[in-house]
Amino acid sequence: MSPASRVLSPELRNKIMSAEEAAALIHTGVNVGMSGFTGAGYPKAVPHALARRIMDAKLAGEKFRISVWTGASTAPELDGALAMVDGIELRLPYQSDPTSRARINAGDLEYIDIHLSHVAQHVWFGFLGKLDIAIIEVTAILEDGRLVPSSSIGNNKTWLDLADKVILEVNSWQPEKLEGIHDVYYGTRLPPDRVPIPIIRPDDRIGDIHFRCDPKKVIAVVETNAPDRNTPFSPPDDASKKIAGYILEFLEHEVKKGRMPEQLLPMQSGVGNIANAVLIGLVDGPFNNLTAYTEVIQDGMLDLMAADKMRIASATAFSLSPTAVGRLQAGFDHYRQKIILRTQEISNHPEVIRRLGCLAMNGMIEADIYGNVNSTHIMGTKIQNGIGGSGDFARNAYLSFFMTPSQARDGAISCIVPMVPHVDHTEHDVQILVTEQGLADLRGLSPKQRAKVIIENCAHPNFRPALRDYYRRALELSPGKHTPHLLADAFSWHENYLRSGRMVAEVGALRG
Ligand code: 0RQ
Repeated sequence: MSPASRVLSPELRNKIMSAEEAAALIHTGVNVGMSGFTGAGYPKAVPHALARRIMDAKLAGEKFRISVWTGASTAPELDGALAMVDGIELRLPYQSDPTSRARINAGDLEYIDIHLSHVAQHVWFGFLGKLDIAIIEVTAILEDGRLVPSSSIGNNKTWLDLADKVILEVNSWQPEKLEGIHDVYYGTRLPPDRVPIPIIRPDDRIGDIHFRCDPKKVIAVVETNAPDRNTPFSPPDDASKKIAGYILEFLEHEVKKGRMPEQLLPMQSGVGNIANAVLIGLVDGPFNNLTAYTEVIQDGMLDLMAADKMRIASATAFSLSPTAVGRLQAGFDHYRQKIILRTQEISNHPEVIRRLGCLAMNGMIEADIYGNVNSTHIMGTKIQNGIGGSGDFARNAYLSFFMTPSQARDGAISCIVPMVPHVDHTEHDVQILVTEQGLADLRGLSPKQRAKVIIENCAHPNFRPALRDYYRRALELSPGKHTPHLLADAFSWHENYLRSGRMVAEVGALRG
């Protein structure tokens, strides 16, 4: 043990070994539950060593593939490394890695895209089979064997509870001051014995600050010192700033109308630059004492906390750019009072989201003229990332916003379309659509009323005539006049792009 070792339990100290030795304990065909949520708190050494082992096995002509379950997306050292050697048979519940995305879209990797709040319970219910091994990054192991979680919690509690065997990575890069920031709820029960989740406000703490783990299940402890790897946010572009501006104006209007308190309601903010731009916009906005009940703590939330605009943020992970990590670590004593990290079945729990009245703000790929949203599939068949937690929040929020620039691929594609070719969020779960063209408030509108508002407020002027024409013809010729559609025309909207040759080139690049 090194003098600075954070493995204080004598029993677990005896199990310290190299990443290669730990990887040698993992066999082909197993289901592995790994820590990690958007580039934070994922194991950094064992998956990489496992990828090398898989490569060696393949060179020797042996088949070696595992199933990988996580909290959400991870980083190149995990998803990238294992996908690169074609070592993943099945992946769930969310990914955003370019290599695994390419493998999924080429049909070589099975992917199950699951609501993030469902994952833990589906494993507890036995829907996904047996969890053989958990590989979990922690900040430290205490003398009595309890574990200090690291920069994400995700599904780690469930993996530690249910896996037959556990491998722990103890990462001394993670600040020791993380201890105390977490809230690990041990009160979850299975139907029919469930009880209410006792969270009434985003700042309520209902659990332990440590994980429990039976030391007998631990087969290896690996010490690491490696940073989390999150991608930097680009500074908000014009479209993001406009989208943020419409949302802030709308929120002010809602407060004036008495439909929302002055400090707003707890915010959920999705992944990506637009969501972050909304948070940055709030720094100079009129609202104080803001709260967040969300999945990830982003750069913009740190800005709001630094400006004393945000009182508390509850999430399951940090998702910070490298510069924001520096700011967090430098000002940890200030930020730690304002941050709670929970298990993801609680950060995304429908019951709590509904009770708190969250404002859900998520990105999308496209929306149709009736308000159905596609968040996951490019041209209806190619997965981009996954539904993540957007459905947990959209279905149960006080208000559900979906945001996108009005056009994609340098203006070749409209993000407002007649009919989405893949539906993640139905018209029933979508209240507000926003593009840089404007905001469509769909509350209280019938499908036909929605179509007009979405086309006129959100579609790019270049595509408005074609959308108006589609809607006019559908209204005239559709057999049903409640949600008028011309099915062949609706699908040819995407087919035209596919036939243009661009998609063929993209798929070619993917396979190459
Ligand atoms: O393609 O990467 O080849 O250039 O789609 O588009 O504009 O970079 O999108 O980063 O804002 O993410 C919906 C994917 C938006 C994200 C999505 C092409 C575009 C580009 C990506 P290239 P952008 P963003 C909580 C919430 C689901 C999960 C979620 C997401 C690529 O927000 O994954 O909400 N959401 N989680 O060119 C064809 C269109 C297109 C299009 C974009 N209409 N047609 N291609 N693209 N629109 C967090 C968690 O759950 C962890």
